[in-house]
Amino acid sequence: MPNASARPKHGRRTRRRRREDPARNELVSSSLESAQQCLFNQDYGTAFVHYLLVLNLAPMFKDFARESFRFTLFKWTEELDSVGRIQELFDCYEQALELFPADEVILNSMGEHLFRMGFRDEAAGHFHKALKLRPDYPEARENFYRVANWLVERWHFLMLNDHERNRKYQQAIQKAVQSGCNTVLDIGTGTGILGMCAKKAGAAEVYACELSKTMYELACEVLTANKMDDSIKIVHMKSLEMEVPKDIPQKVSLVVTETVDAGLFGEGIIESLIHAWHHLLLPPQRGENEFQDQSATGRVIPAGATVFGMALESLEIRRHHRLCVSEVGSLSISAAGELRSPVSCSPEPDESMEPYTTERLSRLPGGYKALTEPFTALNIDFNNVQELEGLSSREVQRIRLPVTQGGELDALAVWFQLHLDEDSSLSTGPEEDTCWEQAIYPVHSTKGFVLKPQDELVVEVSCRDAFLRLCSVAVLRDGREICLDTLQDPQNTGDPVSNQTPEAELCTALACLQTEQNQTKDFCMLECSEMALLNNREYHQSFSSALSKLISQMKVKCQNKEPGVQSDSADLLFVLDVSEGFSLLSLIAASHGHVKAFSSVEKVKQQEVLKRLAQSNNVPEQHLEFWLNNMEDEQGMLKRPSREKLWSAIILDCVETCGLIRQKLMEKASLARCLLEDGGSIFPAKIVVQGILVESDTLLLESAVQGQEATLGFNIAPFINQFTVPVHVFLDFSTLECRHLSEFVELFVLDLMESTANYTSREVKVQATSAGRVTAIPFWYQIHLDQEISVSTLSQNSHWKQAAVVLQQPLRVQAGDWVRLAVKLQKSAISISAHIENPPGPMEQ
Ligand code: 44T
Repeated sequence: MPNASARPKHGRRTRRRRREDPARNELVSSSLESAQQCLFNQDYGTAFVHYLLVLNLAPMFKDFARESFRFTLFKWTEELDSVGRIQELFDCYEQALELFPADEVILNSMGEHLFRMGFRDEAAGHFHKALKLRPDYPEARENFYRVANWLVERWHFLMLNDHERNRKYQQAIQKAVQSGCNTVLDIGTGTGILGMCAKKAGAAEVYACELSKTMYELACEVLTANKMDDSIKIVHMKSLEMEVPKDIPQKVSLVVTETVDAGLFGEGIIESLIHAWHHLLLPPQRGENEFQDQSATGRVIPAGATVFGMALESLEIRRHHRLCVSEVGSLSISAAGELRSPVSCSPEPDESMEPYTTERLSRLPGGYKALTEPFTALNIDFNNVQELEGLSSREVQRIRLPVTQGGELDALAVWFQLHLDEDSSLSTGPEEDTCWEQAIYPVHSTKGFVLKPQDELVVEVSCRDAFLRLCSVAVLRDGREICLDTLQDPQNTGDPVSNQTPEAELCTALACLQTEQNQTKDFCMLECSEMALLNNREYHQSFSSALSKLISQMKVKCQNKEPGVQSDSADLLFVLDVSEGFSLLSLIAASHGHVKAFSSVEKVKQQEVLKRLAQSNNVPEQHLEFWLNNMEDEQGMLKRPSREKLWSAIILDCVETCGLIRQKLMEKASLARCLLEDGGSIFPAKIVVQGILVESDTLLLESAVQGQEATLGFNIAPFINQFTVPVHVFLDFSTLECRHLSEFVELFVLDLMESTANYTSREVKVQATSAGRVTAIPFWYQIHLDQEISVSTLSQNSHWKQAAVVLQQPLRVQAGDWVRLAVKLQKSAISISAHIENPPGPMEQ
């Protein structure tokens, strides 16, 4: 029954009926028929064109045809995707969204394509829109949560929650404006906070720019909510593209910015300020003339920075950046060749390399040992354009640092003091209680160089491509200089001081010169988590034992079937490893003999490492194959290698490094089960999700802007908090500041050998062991390879991090209370809500 009340009130008077047009009707109905026919014939491209015609001519069919239209769109774009016709793919989506601008399924699906093509920001925007349209749409929710971090990075929450930092910036801006800087540009405004401070301080004109689309839109919302949308002009662009008078009417007297990352220069502040000084700022104040009119000169907040460095020992950093083991799962891996993490400020900069990574040293698992005192690496004045311009051509600075404590040299850590003005500064140092992380420059080139207290470490500081580079180059010991570069330090085994005669040294140097090129060219790059995995003996040992058990069981079965038959190549067991990235498991399987293993390692260099290791471990060449190399001839993943033989074992990589279950894991498992021979197994067979109730303010600070109070008097929290996600990833539970409010509890079991469900929910009861506020439930996995053997993603040298569900509302508990957890697994996303079980009514208390 049509709903009479839904009819537009003024419909009859205002709307004129479109005149019937028989020819048009004819065209519409024949096109609709053709669309359906093409769809039936799986000619999706033509069907799509017909549907477009029909729906553009006759929008009243939209509701009726929506489902088939979507289906056609998805099928057709799948085809376009598979043949690389990407532009056409996106054209189709755009046409579809013109017809159905508020269709969350189309938006979500376009987001998935964008994500796969590497347009993460845009993808996240699409998932966000889809979710806003239908908040209970699980696919969009899962996708959004997985990418929200790219859209609005988590540090925005930390920064807005850092009251000290907010207050200092506000005071410095206020002082500058009051002293006469009355035209202000906020570069990289984020939520708009610094620009609003300038306006509130009384600046006559305030401009702001922001390069991220999402942040720009967010800042617009914030300005409107704070009634400053008329008084602050914000543009969506990179400051480097701004011009006077196109984007701002005249040059400004103050630039405020916090476009600095943990390594100070990573957000491009040097380039932005050089450009700003030439194009956007009034000329700088000359000399010490205090009476100069501040409104006629330009200056920058922050005024400058001092960068500090320190050498340190840290096992945690070491195991993520260099190979620390020589044997893994009974394989010798010394023949692997040079393996490197992508974090290196090597002399030959490379696109795929990052000069530094970041860590919060105060929360580094296992802690760290400072090997030197902190030293000043660099001073920079942001108000001096010549100095900014000269930075890249500054001579390499050699600094000699006395070693204060003996230990293995693993990294140089870097932090800085940001001088907002002459009176006030912010420090990002490891000892400070701030939201900042430190930049980490791992040392690769010294395979375990042990520094001694009397040594001096020689560090080179340079500034290439506007990136600060720090490199430990040598150690001065007993009046001699020991180079820390592997190229000059072959076969380094801990103590590189050689006892060679000068002639022998020359010969070695010559030999090194010969291998130098090969060495630099021939290294193989591994992600930090892949390196940590390779260094994880326990994990590989567990796999090796489980595989060896399975292999002997299968062999016995084989012999029982055909007793007396000599084993030959037909008896080979087939093992497929579909782990993502670099994995040694196929080779470990092959090394057990009677196994033909297939690896999914894709990168050629990594395949070469595996081949080299196969050879050095006497694994016959034909027993290790690369599955993806076969893909060109055979269609489809997980296909068995030959018709008559099924897989004995399929190794699935079930947990992502960030601590989440891999997407589509259950789909992969059910597919894998169909391909197993009788008695065969999936590794792992089962995953148990474990968790614990905790009270952690740190997790809250990283998840959302906290508290009811406005941020510096501005209304910001409700807007940025739209980007709060309930699951926090890349968590290190061992160093998380928190109080445990329960024992470990089993949250969920995923049986990869049985269950088909990819949507399940379960209720778990857990008793509080002490009173507090449950703010989060960190979780991790016990990965059961078989009935007896398991590995935990919580273990000390695991390459996995943990994740945590952060509750929307903290839950107060008393010791002894029972908490009821509703745990849901939707696709591969976990969600948990918590309630007190049967709270006693007021009468029972
Ligand atoms: N976070 C450090 C880095 N932008 C801060 O789009 C500290 C990391 C950190 N806009 C934990 C804690 C912390 N023109 O929205 C961004 C960015 C924008 C620009 C226009 C430009 N030239 C730029 C350059 C950057 O500026 C905003 C702030 S960048 C600050 C980075 C809390 N982990």
